[in-house]
Amino acid sequence: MVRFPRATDLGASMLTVYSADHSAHHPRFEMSDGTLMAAVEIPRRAEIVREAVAAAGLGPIVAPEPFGTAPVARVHAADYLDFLANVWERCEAAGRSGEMFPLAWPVPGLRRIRPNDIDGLLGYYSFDAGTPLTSGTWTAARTSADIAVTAADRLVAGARSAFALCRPPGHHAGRDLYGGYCFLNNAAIAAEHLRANGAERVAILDIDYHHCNGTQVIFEARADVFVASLHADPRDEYPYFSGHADEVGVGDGEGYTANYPLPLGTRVEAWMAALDHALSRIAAYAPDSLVVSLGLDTFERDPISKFRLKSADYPAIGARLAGLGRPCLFVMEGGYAIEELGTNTVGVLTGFCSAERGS
Ligand code: OKP
Ligand code: ZN
Repeated sequence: MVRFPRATDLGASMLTVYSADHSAHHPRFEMSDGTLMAAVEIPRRAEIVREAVAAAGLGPIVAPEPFGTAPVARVHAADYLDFLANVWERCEAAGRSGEMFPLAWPVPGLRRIRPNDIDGLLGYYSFDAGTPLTSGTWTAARTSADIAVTAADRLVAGARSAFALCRPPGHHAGRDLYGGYCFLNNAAIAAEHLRANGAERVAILDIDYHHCNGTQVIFEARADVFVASLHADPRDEYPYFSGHADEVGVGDGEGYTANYPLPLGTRVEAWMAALDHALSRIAAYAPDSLVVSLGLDTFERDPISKFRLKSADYPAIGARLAGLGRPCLFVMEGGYAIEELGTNTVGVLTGFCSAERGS
């Protein structure tokens, strides 16, 4: 058991934005290993993080404000938002219940023409079969996005940091695609909110174990949002088709995407070396603020991941992030070792706060 200082000892404190709405999305199963397995992206994840934030005295925990459709619509296509808002009604009309999964996709060679049928629509708006869609998915995803915008708005108001306790996560979601347990790209929505409210340049640093294919594709052609990601090599790990080192941005965005694919089994020394390189790129970019897509599935005992970071490593990561000296928005992504998820998440956040006070 690793112990972390209480915020009273930290000096700096950090606001957390949380809502119980996440529990509306409570899948029992996911498609994995060729069968229906117990889902890992479950409500307990957000609850254990909330409990750890409270126990550490990180700072106040507040509810999200309703920001309406505008911030979400900056990132996602109108027809996709319409689909997500109405999909469950369509499923019920078709006599479906529980979890829904797509089965066919308009991959290259097939035609991307929007079908009418519910199973066709699921494939049209997704890129994997591993993401359960349920009756409460839209409610939870919509509130998760409001959490990200509410926390981003604190940075707009001058805060040095904030923690968006988002669930479901967002970094795999594209402009009009869901997948990887993600429906709305919370980090991208937050970054666009910062851009729309005075930030000229925003950097997104994704430290989840999996590549942020959604965040990358949303910003890859732009120079005003720099996206850097540390992740398991896509040759060996989900999402398989995105996150190679030669993906450096497209057109006007060339040079504003940085990928650090790392081998399975990566330990903290090699991981930290990649982090330092990513942070030097971000420092050179000189962003007005930093959005950290905070996944804790780099942990050695994560049930679906294969890096070897330990609980004691996470405060040092927070300290390195503080070393950038920019306002920092933490957006919750993955992490499935439920028992340690609160400790590890709060480890990063308290590490950041302690270093902020020291600087
Ligand atoms: C979401 B996030 C394991 C299947 C894994 C998808 C993983 C999504 C991770 N048998 N399927 O980046 O933590
Ligand atoms: Zn992940």
